Amino acid sequence: MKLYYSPGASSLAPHIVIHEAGLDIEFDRVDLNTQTTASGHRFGTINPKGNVPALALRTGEVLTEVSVVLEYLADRVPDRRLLPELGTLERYRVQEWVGFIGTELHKGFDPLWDGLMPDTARRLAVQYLQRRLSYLDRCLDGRSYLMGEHFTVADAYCFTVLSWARFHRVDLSDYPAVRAFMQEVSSRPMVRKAMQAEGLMQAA
Ligand SMILES: N[C@@H](CCC(=O)N[C@@H](CS)C(=O)NCC(=O)O)C(=O)O
Repeated sequence: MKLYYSPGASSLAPHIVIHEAGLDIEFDRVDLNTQTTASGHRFGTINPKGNVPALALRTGEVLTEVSVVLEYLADRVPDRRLLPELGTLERYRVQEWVGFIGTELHKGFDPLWDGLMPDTARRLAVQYLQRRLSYLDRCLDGRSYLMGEHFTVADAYCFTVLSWARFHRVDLSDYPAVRAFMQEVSSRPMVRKAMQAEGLMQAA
């Protein structure tokens, strides 16, 4: 299998899960501006949607969409419990979080990447995120991870998306439980390994 990624983008979530799951996978870096891969391919021929992550399977098929790539990876190694067992309520709870992160947080950040965004629109986008962050902060209060004390794919995704807050100067100081969560996840050895591999932090 091969993960197409761009450093620090949402593809960091599956990258973290690959390390947490102990999967042996190849990586190919995508330049999102030129839409080319480090291996010299036009990314559009791999994912016509043009966005990362994309996961090429051994069969030659390509899976896209963060939620699906995370689920597929976690299901390769069920004993790591990165997703609860199929059919359990806990599994739906994790997917509920993945849905919230994808549609409310991940896409909530989208307007902030646009350098031409007028100040008023930027303020509205930040306000939108602040409402979601307040909710998240209440949910994370008194627990290490979204599902309690056990790390799941939802945590990898949440951590990845919220790591963009600093870049966009979205202040997290009003959300102590969110900050504690970011600290907790960033201290996981496999998270550090994924971040180092993407050049996001110095090797220890
Ligand atoms: N719906 C997609 C969204 C992925 C996405 O937004 N990827 C961003 C990076 S975080 C991207 O590749 N943007 C470049 C582009 O769309 O041209 C998913 O869930 O995988």
